[in-house]
Amino acid sequence: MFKFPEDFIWGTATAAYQIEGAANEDGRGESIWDRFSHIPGNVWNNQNGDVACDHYHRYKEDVQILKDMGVKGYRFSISWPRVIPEGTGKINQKGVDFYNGLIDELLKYNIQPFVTLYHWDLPQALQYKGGWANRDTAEYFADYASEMFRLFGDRVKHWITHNEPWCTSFLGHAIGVHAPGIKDFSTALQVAHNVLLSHGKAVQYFRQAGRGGKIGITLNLTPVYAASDREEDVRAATVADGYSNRWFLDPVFKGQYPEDMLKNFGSFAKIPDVQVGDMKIISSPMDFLGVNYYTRSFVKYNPDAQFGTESLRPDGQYTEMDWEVYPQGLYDLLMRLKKDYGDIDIYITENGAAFKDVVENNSVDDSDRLNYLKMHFEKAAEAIRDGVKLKGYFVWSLMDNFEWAHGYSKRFGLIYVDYETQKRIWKKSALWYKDVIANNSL
Ligand code: IFM
Repeated sequence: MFKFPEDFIWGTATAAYQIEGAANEDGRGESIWDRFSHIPGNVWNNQNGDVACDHYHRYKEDVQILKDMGVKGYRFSISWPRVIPEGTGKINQKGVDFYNGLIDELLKYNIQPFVTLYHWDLPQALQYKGGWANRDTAEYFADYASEMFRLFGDRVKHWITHNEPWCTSFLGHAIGVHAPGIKDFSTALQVAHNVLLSHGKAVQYFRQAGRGGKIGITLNLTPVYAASDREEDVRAATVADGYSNRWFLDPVFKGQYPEDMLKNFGSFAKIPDVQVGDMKIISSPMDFLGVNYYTRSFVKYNPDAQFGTESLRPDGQYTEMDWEVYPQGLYDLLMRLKKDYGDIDIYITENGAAFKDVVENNSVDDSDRLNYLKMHFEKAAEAIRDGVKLKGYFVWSLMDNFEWAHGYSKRFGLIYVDYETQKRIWKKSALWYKDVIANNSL
């Protein structure tokens, strides 16, 4: 039976806007997600994160759950506008107190905090100045990051600069289904560049701060498979891979944008303004890569589709997000990262699934989620066996929460949240996960 490495970090993950609530309390500033979610039509049933899981008030109860689950690590994000309401300048001490309380509570039970600095909730005050489309935001972010290293770096030893810059850039600025809801591909490309620049600057400030610990970035990566080995389908898969994966991996690891994609994007959009020295900053060496894996994409060539690439929907099992369940993709992705980008430490910073959950007699039989996780853990084990330096695995998510434009309609949690009462209920998958962690094996 495969045993995971002794020091393997089993964990769960969440993000500030998705769970904290307390949107208007204790001096928290407005974020772009507060603004976006309050505009009718943007979110399923016009829901928002004002209350969410009320974690701001219930964090001790939630850490107790983590302790009972036996996790070694907990990944959460800091809400920038809670600690620096205007994005720059004055610190909000009450916000800092909250994160101090959370970090101390975790450490009390030997749970390592993995802190994400940006999980999509930009201070609205900075959006007024152009948000991520404004290059200055990279510097504002790095300054904010420095403050966080100063305030929490004595206890936090794992930092993640950004969560899924692909989503910040393309969902937020090209497709427009995420805050700030802009629909302009050229803007999205500039945003991606500014976000990557902010990442690199933060890594450099982190080294300068000399507080010890490790820093990386989390990318959502989607391995792409061609529907056939016809040349045009293979080419379509290469383009889709460029868009979803290489556009972020190449700058961070190789200090350059992929040539083929510069040409491709350049044929219909404005290529980002890259200044001398930017790529060197962006590729500042990191300590680990965070990988968020949920599904694969399966494509064929179609001259009428965007980038000449059409996504297909192969037969198989699908989650409530309509994402194909494809565990092999995790193995393939991890092996590919090792081959193309080097032998860096990797954490799966998110993996999990939304399924319909039904509460019966105070329990939830979520066998689909349990099986999903089991199949993916098996693939992670195979990758470790084959030499991938996989250091930890964070299930998305600790508990059901605000799933962005889907509101509360999609449940990803190991723990069920009754939003009426804020009662937490352990699902079958959570009980099973507790055993996996205790045995350090499946
Ligand atoms: O809920 C999100 C999370 O915020 C970022 N990664 C994907 C998850 C599921 O959609």
